[in-house]
Amino acid sequence: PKTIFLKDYQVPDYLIHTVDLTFDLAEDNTLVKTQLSLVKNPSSSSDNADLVLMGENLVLHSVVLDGQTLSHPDYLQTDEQLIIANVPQQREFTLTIENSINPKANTALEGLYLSNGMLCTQCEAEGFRKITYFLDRPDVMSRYTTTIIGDKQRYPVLLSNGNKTGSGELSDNKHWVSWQDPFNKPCYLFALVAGQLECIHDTYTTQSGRVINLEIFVEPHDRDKCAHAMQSLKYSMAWDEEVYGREYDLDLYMIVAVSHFNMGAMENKGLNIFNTKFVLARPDTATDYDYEHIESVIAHEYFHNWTGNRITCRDWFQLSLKEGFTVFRDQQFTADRTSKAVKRIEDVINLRTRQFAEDAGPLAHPVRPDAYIEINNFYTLTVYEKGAEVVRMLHTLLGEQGFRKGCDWYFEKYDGQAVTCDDFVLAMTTTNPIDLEQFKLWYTQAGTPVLTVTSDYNATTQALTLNIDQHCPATPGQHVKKPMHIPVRFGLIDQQGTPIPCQVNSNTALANELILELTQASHTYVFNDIKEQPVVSLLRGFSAPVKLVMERSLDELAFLLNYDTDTFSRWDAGQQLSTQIILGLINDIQNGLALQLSPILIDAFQNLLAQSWQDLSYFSLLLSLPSETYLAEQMPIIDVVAIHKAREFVTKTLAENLQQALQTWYLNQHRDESGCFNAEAIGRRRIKNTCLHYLTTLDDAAIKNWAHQQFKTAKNMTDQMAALSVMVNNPHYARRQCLMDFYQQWQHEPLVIDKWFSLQASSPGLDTYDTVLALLKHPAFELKTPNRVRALIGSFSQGNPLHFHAANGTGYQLLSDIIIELNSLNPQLASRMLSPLTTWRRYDDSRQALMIAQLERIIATEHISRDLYEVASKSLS
Ligand code: BAL
Ligand code: ZN
Repeated sequence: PKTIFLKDYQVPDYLIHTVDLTFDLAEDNTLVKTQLSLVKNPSSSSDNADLVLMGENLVLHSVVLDGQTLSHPDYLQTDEQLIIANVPQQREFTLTIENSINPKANTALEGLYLSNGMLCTQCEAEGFRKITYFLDRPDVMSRYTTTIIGDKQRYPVLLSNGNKTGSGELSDNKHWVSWQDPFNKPCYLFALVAGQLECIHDTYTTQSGRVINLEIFVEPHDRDKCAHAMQSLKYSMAWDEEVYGREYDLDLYMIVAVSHFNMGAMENKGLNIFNTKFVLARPDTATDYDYEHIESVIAHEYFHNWTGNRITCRDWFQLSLKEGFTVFRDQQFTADRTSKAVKRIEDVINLRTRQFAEDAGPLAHPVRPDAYIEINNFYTLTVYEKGAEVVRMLHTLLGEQGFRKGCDWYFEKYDGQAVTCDDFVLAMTTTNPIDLEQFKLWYTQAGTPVLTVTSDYNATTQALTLNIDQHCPATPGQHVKKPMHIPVRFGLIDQQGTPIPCQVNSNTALANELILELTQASHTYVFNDIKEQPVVSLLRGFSAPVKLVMERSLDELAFLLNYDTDTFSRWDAGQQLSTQIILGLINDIQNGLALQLSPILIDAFQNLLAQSWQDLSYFSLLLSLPSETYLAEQMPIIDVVAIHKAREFVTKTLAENLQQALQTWYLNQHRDESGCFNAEAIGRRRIKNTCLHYLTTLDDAAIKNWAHQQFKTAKNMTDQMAALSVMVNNPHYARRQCLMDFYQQWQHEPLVIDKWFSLQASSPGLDTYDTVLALLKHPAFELKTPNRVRALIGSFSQGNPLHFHAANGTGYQLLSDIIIELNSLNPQLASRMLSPLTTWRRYDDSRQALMIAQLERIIATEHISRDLYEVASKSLS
């Protein structure tokens, strides 16, 4: 397979002004007629008069140039291209192509495909070429009209981008609908949907008084699960007006929920297509976590209308231009809508456990990658989440107002264009007095910088000296790194927990909090007039995506957990405290020593439980131990068994020592609040279920009964799932019965059944591997449904380190068997499923050998896809 390089970028040789599409729909044979008006790109330096269009899996019927039917050798067809010789160079010309496609055979879910009887499209990144021959690249932006013809019974609803411009009846029980999108767009934003769908309708009135029709289309039995998505859309529209001054531009905004989808959702212009998982919610079917994610994905796709659609990417290397920025925007939105503290912590947990691992592994790449084989492999945590951190750092460096000025300029200057990450940074430097040349390394250097910090307080001179060194480890293809521009939010507190005002130098004002801007490999800061030994609080709000190495005693961490005024750093101190303790216990396990839990952790938790709390979700996070995956990341050689044992030991010992307080919190917050989705109710459920999680590790009949009762009486999915989860993850007399009852109760709700699969696959119980094998044969399991594959195989391989990494290699074998099957069915999904095997270097020799053997087996797959080949081969190299 061919590698594509950013350095080879060239402007397109031709531009396409208008695209007129006609689809005559049939499940196994859809006819596509494409009429294009093209012109040679005046910016192109090529004197080649051939027009090269991309196309895959298309059956070509005819090619007509300016009314003249072409035949060989006027055009040449290869597996991936249609080359038309000698097209006009000096004037606009028209090309009409007829081809057919087979949506039913399309299990890769790219292009036009069938999902539960409904036809729908996914064109990002390069799916449009599976619909028709085209210049399938984001810098070719065109005006689209689309006519869809289909059977009236099978496809009563026919949707595409923009505004509906006409409809009518045809013979043979068919009908047609036409759509026109008034905005130029790249083809990856094209969408078509056809099916038996119900429409939930609402309106939104913009700041300027325009009334927008909002329509959510779902399968009929799901119509009672759309209210939350609709409300989320309205909140998103209002928020973007208020915070970024961006108003929606069409008169209609449509969302369609489909059950077979490779990603979360897709921002097609005016016609978002969503994985059902991120639309459908009813209190009894969706957890609080689901509710929050639906709101944030709805917002994310909506925000793309400006950051992605109106202004798009020049090429796919610039993907983070739209994704990093849009993730940052959806993070800000959720922080405003829920709890700022909780949202930040949850984003950092995700970043530190998953993106940091990616950045430290064989697939590490910069936020703006410089080469790829298959672009689908670059919809990564680095491009999305680290990309969002890069935008967040700009926001931190420029301040709220400076950042907004830069955004306004960006929207005005580049509206209707396909641009680059450099253009985004240019918007910030044009509108603010700042030099961001060095900052741009965040886009080009891969790897997570490590900050090593030492501090020294001199009581005689009353000065605190802080030394910060930065170093970025080597990553594939990048051995030597330059120092980065890193904003470090910083504060000092005294022994009573009161902030100590300080200043970077005598020319700056005293403040309780400072931003230190690191630009060199090493910095030394001296803070004067510090009357007593201070406690340093560093990287507040997680102001940069870096690792912090700073020696701290358990007492100092416990102090910060009690007193840090920054909600993030306070939580993080608790995480570092438990991490240090658990890592110590892991060491004891490896050395065959008896385990004992430090009283410092018990006291710290006791302290937390004794306080009263406003934000109960935040309180729950303070009481949560770092995950096994996070702990694994902190070890040079990952020992999944010792990690699991040590963490279980800490959980149980805390429960034994704090049983009374945990019980009180559980019982006080345990009430029926079905259907209540405000922050208070969510917080109450969260702390209650956190306490239940601790308590059910105890062998206590009464507590086991509480869990059982909660399962049986729960009227919302959060409580029902939390109860079932503790019964599945711990020995429990009613475990089998409740799993059966749950299936019976929810067998007609696929998203709930996904939870049922996922829960069993992630259980630490001894029989999990056999359960997963049995579930693979369950009538409800289907390899063609990505949500189901993620629920069972994804949860087992990515959410159950203990069993996936079983010493005998059965977990690896199971995953590889599935991946090899998926290779031909759905390459994108196959390649995503591979990620747990790519980290083989982190395990002991015996596991390494077993993982490598499976990777080699995968690489030898006949007709291996580009997607899978790229990830497997890079992980072995
Ligand atoms: N553009 C792909 C889906 C998303 O990030 O919104
Ligand atoms: Zn996105």
